[in-house]
Amino acid sequence: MSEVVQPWQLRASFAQRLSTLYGTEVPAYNMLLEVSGEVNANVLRQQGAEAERLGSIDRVTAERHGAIRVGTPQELAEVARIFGALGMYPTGFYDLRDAVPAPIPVVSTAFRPVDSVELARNPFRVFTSMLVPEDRRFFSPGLGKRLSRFLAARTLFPDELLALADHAEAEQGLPQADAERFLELAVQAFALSREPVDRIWYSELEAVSSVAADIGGVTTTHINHLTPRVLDIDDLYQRMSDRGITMIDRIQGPPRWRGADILLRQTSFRALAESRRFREPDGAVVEGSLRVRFGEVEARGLAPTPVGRDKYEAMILETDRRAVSDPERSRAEHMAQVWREQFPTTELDLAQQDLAYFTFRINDARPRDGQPPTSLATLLSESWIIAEPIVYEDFLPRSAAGIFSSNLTSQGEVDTSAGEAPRDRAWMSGAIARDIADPSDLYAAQRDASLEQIQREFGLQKI
Ligand code: OOG
Ligand code: NI
Repeated sequence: MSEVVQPWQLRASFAQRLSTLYGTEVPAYNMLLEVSGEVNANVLRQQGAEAERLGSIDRVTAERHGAIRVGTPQELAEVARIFGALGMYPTGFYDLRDAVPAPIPVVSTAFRPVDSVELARNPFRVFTSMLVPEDRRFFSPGLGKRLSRFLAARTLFPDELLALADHAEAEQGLPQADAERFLELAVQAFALSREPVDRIWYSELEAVSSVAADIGGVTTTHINHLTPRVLDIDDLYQRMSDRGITMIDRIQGPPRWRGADILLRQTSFRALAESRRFREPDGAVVEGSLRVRFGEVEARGLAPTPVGRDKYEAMILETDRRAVSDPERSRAEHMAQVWREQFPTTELDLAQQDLAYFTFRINDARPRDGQPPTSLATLLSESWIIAEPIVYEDFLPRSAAGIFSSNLTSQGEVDTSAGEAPRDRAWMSGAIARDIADPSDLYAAQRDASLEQIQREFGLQKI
């Protein structure tokens, strides 16, 4: 009997192989990895153990998120089977169709490990977007119908790959030889194809949205970007700029901040045009190029609670408001100011005000006398328990939309008066016949489990 390759090992290996593939396809990605490595080593040198507070350096070094884009619920369901084999489950629902600053005709979820043990083994996640050809704000009835027909006729993933995926998910792993075959087919499915692109069809979709063309203009799919994690994104931004790479004009998400970071901060650069083959109207196949892929990097902070998230959104709105009313100062300055005025700096404050998620454990060096208090805030302030941050494992729709749109060649045309097709988490869940987790439920479950443990040990009725 050969050893079974477990889901997390398949996941780590898939992420590794995809990274190698993407590096051969987009050489600037390799430079990004090199610079990310420098930045992380530097932070580790300067901060020591503190640098690993939101994840071990091994985890952070291996950590990537990918982005892929598919056309139909059926394709999304197939993607779910492939990622299911890797122990990655759909989490969160993102509707980018009315996103600021630019609407994109997709709805998305992210496939990722959901429990902390699996995340620690390998945290690979993939932001996965699906076109909505039925949305009349983007696609006329005629174009929408032709697009759906085109998508229905293509096959992104071979049967052999899907069968191996089902087997792996059902058995929680694959024997060596099958694992090898599965990984080979899975990585291949996301390589950039040399199949000629139909020029007229691609251009027709591009007039609506370059994302629509990237997804529905071709008969294959590909990894759009692969994003490493850094411990100091401002330093990375500077180093990449120093190397002559033109980054987008800012880092998306919360500001650089002297307090604990929440959510995620991301930035990107446009990759070079890549050579692609085109089929011209006269049938001739010619070499051409497309520029749809890019490099992205991110820094992760604490996961905010719903209260913290609302506060974040309110602070962003306040930043926007001040940026309009006082254009003399930059948006970044306004943002820093709003944060200084309104957001606590320490983890302790975030925990006591229930703004971010933590797990809690009993402080072994606590004062031994007396009965422990029952309020979380007091347990913390009197050092009965210690809070450990939960890192944000998900995405930010506003940044996602910003990343999408800053890398678009054409903004496309949107008819905001036309009918939208209603889509939400429940709809997507039904369409792929799998639960789509709400990220907050996952974070809250982790926190609650740790609190129940403390309750038991301290013999408290409730905290
Ligand atoms: C996905 C854009 C979203 C992120 O990091 O927010 C994303 C895409 O371009 O397909 O990857
Ligand atoms: Ni991304």
